[in-house]
Amino acid sequence: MKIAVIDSGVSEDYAENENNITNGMNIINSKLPPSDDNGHGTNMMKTILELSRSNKFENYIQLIPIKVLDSKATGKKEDIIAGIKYAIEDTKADIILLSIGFYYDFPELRNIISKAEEEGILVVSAAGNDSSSVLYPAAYPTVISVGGVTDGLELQTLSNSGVGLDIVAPWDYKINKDTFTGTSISAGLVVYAAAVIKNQFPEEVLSHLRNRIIINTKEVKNSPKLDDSVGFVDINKAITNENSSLVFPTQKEVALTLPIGKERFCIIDKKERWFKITSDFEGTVTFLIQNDKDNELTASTININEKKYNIGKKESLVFSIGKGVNYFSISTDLDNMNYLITPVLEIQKDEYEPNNKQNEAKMLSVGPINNSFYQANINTNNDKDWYKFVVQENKKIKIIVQSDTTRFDPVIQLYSSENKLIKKSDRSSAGSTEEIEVSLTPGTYCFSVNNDFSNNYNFSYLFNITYGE
Ligand SMILES: [Ca+2]
Ligand SMILES: [Ca+2]
Ligand SMILES: [Ca+2]
Repeated sequence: MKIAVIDSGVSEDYAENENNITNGMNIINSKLPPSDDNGHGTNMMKTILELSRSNKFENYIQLIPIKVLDSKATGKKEDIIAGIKYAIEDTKADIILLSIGFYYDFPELRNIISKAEEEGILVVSAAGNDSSSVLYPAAYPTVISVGGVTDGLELQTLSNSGVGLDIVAPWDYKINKDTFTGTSISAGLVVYAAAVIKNQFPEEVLSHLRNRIIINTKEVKNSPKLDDSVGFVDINKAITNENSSLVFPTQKEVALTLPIGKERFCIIDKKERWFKITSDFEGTVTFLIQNDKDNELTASTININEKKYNIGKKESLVFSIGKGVNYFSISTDLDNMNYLITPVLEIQKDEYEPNNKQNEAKMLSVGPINNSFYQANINTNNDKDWYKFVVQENKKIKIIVQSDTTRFDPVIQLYSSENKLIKKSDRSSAGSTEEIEVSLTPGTYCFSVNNDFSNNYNFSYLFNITYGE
């Protein structure tokens, strides 16, 4: 089992004595070996290798260090993409471990992760360690995203969670006197599990193997931040359970969650079975439904909420959903059809839309300090929201934009009625508050709000416009 560890490399002292570690590659400087000047990559290697050794599995694994992170454990976007590309094209890796994440989705990352999928390589990635939204690439549908839990199987407070999280594993891992912590380590532990499980099911196609790992888990402590589809990695269960697909119950009360933005194999038959989608927002959910590739049948019929749909190789079915739990019944006219289903959420437009252009700006009133906030949504790629307001007398005006997700890097731009840019504010980055404070003379002004992470959407934000002193 070849495991590409795309990280800060491996320390020469450690690698020297290990037959399980290959020479690897230094993407930052290809003339140099992938020496670890940070320690993060070496810790990942140690975690996987020591765990393998204590379970007599070390003869089955080979670790490939691919250095893309520097001494501060930071890396250039281009190097990280190049490291993944190298792992796919030059190493014949079975598994890629990416304990690296971005706050934002971008095409190069999305495309290279799709390439790994096409090549049959399992990608495992850390959810992130700042109590916020799941990072990319972990949040992509085909990546196993890993969060961290305490010994008591409770979500570790720093672990990222919510939409996009697949599985959890220990937040910390002890080797001799050292304790390694964070979702990087959690992801490393899941990589070890994935290697053992894959070794037992060498013929299983990637999407089924991934599903097997994600759905055959141990229950964890309930948390509002953890979807009930998320469990604790369980090698034994994944190996002994024949099933690599979800089987929905026939009673609505115990419907299983189908997680938003992630693909799952589901066995559907003639019985009416139940699943649910839990959403923080009103909007639509599109079910991307595929007949199982292994199945020769290329067309079938399914019934969702008592309506019939013809399913070819691939279909998209759109349903309205409300905030909270949404139940769906599902059946087919056939026995035991395996479908790959990915629910994709699009939250609804806010009440100020359409306001993507300056001449569509919505008029709002300016309030006193501590005025209540307006709420709006970023509901599509590049959604831009224009607002305008009137100032009656010389006043200091303050505009605040804030959100609770690191998927939002707010930008505010304030313009005069003559269309002159008065002020732009983009001082802070992911998930932080942006504000403009400026003295204005009487007149009409407008401002725009947009996300600097232009590919990220599906969240709401709060804003207000107030008078200063
Ligand atoms: Ca909007
Ligand atoms: Ca808009
Ligand atoms: Ca900003």
